[in-house]
Amino acid sequence: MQDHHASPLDDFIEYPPAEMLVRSKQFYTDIKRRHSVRKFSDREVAKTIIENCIKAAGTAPNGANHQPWHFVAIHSQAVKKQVREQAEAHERGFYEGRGGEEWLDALKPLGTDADKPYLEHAPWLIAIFSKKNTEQEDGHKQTNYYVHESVGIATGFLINALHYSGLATLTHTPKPMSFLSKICNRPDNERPYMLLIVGYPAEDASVPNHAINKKPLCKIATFI
Ligand code: IYR
Repeated sequence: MQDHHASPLDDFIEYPPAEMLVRSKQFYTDIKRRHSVRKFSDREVAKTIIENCIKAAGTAPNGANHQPWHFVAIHSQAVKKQVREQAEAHERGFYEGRGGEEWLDALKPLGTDADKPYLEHAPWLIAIFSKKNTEQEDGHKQTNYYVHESVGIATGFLINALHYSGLATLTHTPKPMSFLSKICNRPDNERPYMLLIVGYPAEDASVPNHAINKKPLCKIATFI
């Protein structure tokens, strides 16, 4: 082993097969409970919890370990209001036809519309940005690789960490999303990737059955 390699066995934990079976079932049972929430309570969530979840997201596998992401955690009521106003303005165009008939039909069972009060009600919004390059201290722009894949995986880690911590989430992708760059004051080499709404579900939040039914294993996997 070369000097600059740490041993992966330092942090790899080997469980007995019976325990692996139990753990895999437990994980599935727990993650299966996660679903998007579209009505949030305004109950506060401590910043440290959000920080820990973002740290977890930052451990995601990614191209050349360049970590081509930036997370903007928005708690300011004034900034959340701006996000809501601009997202709703874009969504109105989408729901009034820009989305196209097929897409709008596909969304009908979810009952979504252009009103996004949760963007102001939830205690935290996390805007995720992807970075096509990273400026080094000497000004050199280091190219990033597999940016979309890397940021997608980090977003998955983040959603998982938030769920594990006991929080509800909603993935929101207003189109176009460029307004987030301005509101969050992000540089030109970054593109908004997704907006996560984070908090507790409102007491009267409900989830359409359509959104909970997941395809069985035989429909999503092939073993050869
Ligand atoms: N971005 C819009 C529309 C939307 C699109 C998909 I695909 C969804 O799964 C849900 C909504 C919105 O947030 O309303």
